[in-house]
Amino acid sequence: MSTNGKVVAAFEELAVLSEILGANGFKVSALRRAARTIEALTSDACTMEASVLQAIDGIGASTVAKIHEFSTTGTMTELLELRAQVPAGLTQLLQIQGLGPKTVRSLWTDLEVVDLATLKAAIDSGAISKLPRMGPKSIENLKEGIEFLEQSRGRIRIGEALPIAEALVRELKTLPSVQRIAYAGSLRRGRETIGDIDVLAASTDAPALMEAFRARLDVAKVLVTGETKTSVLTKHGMQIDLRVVPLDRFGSALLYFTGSTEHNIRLRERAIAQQMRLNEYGLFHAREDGTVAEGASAIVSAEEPEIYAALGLQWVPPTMREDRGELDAFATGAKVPNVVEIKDIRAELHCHTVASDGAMTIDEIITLAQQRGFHTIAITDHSKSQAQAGGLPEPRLLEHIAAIHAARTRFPTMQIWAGSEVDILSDGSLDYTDEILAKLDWVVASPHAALKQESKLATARILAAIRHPLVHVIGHPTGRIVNGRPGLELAMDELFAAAKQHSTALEINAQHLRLDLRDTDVRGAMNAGCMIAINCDVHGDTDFDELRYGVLTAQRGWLPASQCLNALDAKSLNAWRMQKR
Ligand code: DGT
Ligand code: CA
Ligand code: CA
Ligand code: ZN
Repeated sequence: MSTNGKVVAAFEELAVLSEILGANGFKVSALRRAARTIEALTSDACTMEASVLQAIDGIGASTVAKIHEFSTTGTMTELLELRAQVPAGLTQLLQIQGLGPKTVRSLWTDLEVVDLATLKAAIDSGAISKLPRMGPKSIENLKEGIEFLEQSRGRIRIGEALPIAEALVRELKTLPSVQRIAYAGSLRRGRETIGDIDVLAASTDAPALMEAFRARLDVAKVLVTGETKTSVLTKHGMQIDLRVVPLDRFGSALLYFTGSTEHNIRLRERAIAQQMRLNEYGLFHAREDGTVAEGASAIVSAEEPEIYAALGLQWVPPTMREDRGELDAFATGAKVPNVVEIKDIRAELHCHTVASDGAMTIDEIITLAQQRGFHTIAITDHSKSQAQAGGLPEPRLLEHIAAIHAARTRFPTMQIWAGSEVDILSDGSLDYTDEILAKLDWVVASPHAALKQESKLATARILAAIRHPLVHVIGHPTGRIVNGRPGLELAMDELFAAAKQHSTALEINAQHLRLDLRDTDVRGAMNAGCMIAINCDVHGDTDFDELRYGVLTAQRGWLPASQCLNALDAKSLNAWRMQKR
């Protein structure tokens, strides 16, 4: 998080706590407004002169004082005071979809709810219906929200786990005793959420490695520790398991601990069928009775590819190890699926500038895309209904199109498209008229509001956008947030068939909070012959780095580069765009 990000989070927390504590509405809105204003700043609020800060609309004297306090002490006295007054379990209730600070306050003051357990008790006893605006429908929604929260609890989004694992591996690799080290488990398979991080190492000095691991700054608690395995809990509440294995068994251990369990079971069955045994120590010859002779040495164990080869298979990428047909696809001699890779991606087709809710100018975004070696960029600010995200009314959109086109002379080697991320309204109509849409080079149509629509209506809504002749791609088709909200419940097969028929692409929104389409739906869309766009939905410069999560999701859906719009060459991509017009 940038420094401004931390200040913004502090102001948002102040607003939430104040609201739960019943502060007056003006104070709460002032805090929210301060948060939004700081969020939009392009320089570091903590280093700005007080007079400059205070001259900004939305920042008053007390905000300046709080920013100053934060920049010198790293926190705010008021924040600490408010936190002390609100039960910790109460703020956690805000993670439940649809439950805002106002309702949390009435739950607390009227029903003495202080955490999830007491909330559930209030629902079960029926006491909850005593609250204002708490009818059967709201209670039903609340129950669904709780169920969703409980399902996702304990699993961490890949975008939070991967950087932590990479930093850990990089750090421990510098120890002279470490011969090999890698992360395994669901993280290596690129799942959207991670239960715990599994790290595997080969080392000439296991005790020293374990010691270094335990001594890391972000370790909050050591759960178990020994010569071969240490588990810790980080300050972020994430469990990390570190296992030390002999160097010559690194491959079989990596295979075993990468999983999935289902993939491993298939491999073991295959070994047994060939009079062999596979385990974390290697691949062994089996005797008549199926057992391995005491002290037998492994046929292979050092590297994953040689184990697969001995089983009559080609090396299976970790993202495809889910027992979804990979053993057949990777049989020795088979022409294996050619899945898309990060290096294939040469275009970004969904991004936001300062014209709506992005942090960069047109030229800044294009420059970054160019630096990444991209040949094409489509700039797609929000449409008019997204007023809170700076959505563009028609006159401003027309100016913006001209401004984007004008950038072409400054970036002659880039293919630059003036686009829009147009809202798909709840009835399936689009947020601009066809006349306006026809002036755009590129149209991403996305659902943003009414994300709890009933399934039939929701499917009809997205289908209408897919069939619309001026739409190129459906952005984040379900609107879900990983561990946040389930999004639209769509009849996916109908969508895929229509997308194929109307030659409309579907997006994998690469933001790790979204990953929408999800991996299993990518596979369905791929099989139906749809084109898929992997877009970073860029709002700020670091968003381009979200690409890898989108690519991992695509790989888990077996998406070949030939079905990925962003992997086409500039000419083919443009030809694909034009066939819609
Ligand atoms: P997670 O952590 O819940 O996101 O998922 P994984 O896949 O990382 O699972 P985890 O951490 O329990 O174990 C890591 C890998 O170790 C797993 O993918 C396969 C292997 N493994 C663990 N326990 C077993 C087991 O009881 N049987 C088999 N066959 N493999 C196991
Ligand atoms: Ca794991
Ligand atoms: Ca584990
Ligand atoms: Zn969007």
